[in-house]
Amino acid sequence: PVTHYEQFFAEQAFNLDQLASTLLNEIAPPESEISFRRKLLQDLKRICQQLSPTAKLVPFGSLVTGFATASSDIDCVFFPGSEVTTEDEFTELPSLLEKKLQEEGFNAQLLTRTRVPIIKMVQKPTAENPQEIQCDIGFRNHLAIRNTHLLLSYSECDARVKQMVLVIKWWAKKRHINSPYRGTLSSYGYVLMILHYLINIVQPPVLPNLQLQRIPENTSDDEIYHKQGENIYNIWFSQDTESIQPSLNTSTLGELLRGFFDYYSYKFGWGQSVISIRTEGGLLSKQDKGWTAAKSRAANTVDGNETWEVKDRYLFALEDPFETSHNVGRTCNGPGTYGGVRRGIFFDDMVKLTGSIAGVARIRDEL
Ligand code: 3AT
Ligand code: MG
Repeated sequence: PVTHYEQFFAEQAFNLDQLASTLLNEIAPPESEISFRRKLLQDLKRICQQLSPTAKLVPFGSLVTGFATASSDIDCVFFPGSEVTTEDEFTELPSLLEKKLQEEGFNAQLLTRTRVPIIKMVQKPTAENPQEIQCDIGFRNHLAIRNTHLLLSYSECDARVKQMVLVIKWWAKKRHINSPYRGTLSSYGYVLMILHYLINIVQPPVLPNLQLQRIPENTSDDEIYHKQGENIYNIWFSQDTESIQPSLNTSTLGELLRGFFDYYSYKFGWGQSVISIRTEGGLLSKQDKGWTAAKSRAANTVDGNETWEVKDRYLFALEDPFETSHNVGRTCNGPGTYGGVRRGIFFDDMVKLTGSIAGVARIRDEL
């Protein structure tokens, strides 16, 4: 017999499914916008090569994973060419590129008070493209490219991954809880939450763990390890998504979304658990990782001399799949976690979004 709870769950899932399919038609950016972004990227590449002729400008983030929405930025990394031979020459590049971009008429600003130096650019709306476009250029950031490919591979395993990401990103943006600079979580963080749910929680799983597949015998060390300064990272995952068996899970998108909200509202242990998608089972404890009290640490500026304090917080613990000492949730401060990402919003929205079809329509208009 079907219990009241099961009936209620099924009804909410059905409503969420309706909402999701309407949304998916609305939120994917039009093809013209995507091609405008690609053209901008080509222009930027040309400018970078004026500084270093064999330099590469490699995109990452949602433009590559296909998780882009209308307000998505362009993320890319500058890799200097072989002309740049010394570390000193490399260190000068960010400010040289900033100047060059400004000469070319771009609104560009180099930020050095960040974890890594970054140039932020804004392309004002034009007749050709009425939407303002933000663009971030980072330097020599292999791991961001690697984690982008991990996300892309997961997305290739099952069509529901991308759909779920787009709906959750829409919801998080509308709720103003997708602003790392204002105490909540980055889009990347939301994707890791979704992957954890799809790999480890929902039964049968929608996704396999690509980092725990057997490593083929002819794999070179470079494909397994990445050295960055003193640290060596294990960056291997199976990119052979064609040979992965399709999932036995036949849930609708609505059922998965309903399960996602249910898990993070009532079941996930926010206080003691760390989400770790590379790990069997997907969870570690804050205690075991030593991720308990907030710590301050020094960060280097681009010239390597100046330092200042960056706060590492563990209110929401979300381990990066490769850089395992990095908490992707560290941007979540007290209000952002308790009043935002965590309690109020999840509990509240889950009920509101899924209460009734009329409720769904109202929420859509309200948001
Ligand atoms: P938007 O469509 O721009 O909102 P996105 O998927 O491009 O979403 P972000 O702009 O937040 O996501 O980040 C772009 C990439 O940068 C994703 C990931 O490869 C890397 N990244 C972002 N935040 C972190 C982080 N905290 N730690 C490690 N890598 C990160
Ligand atoms: Mg982005």
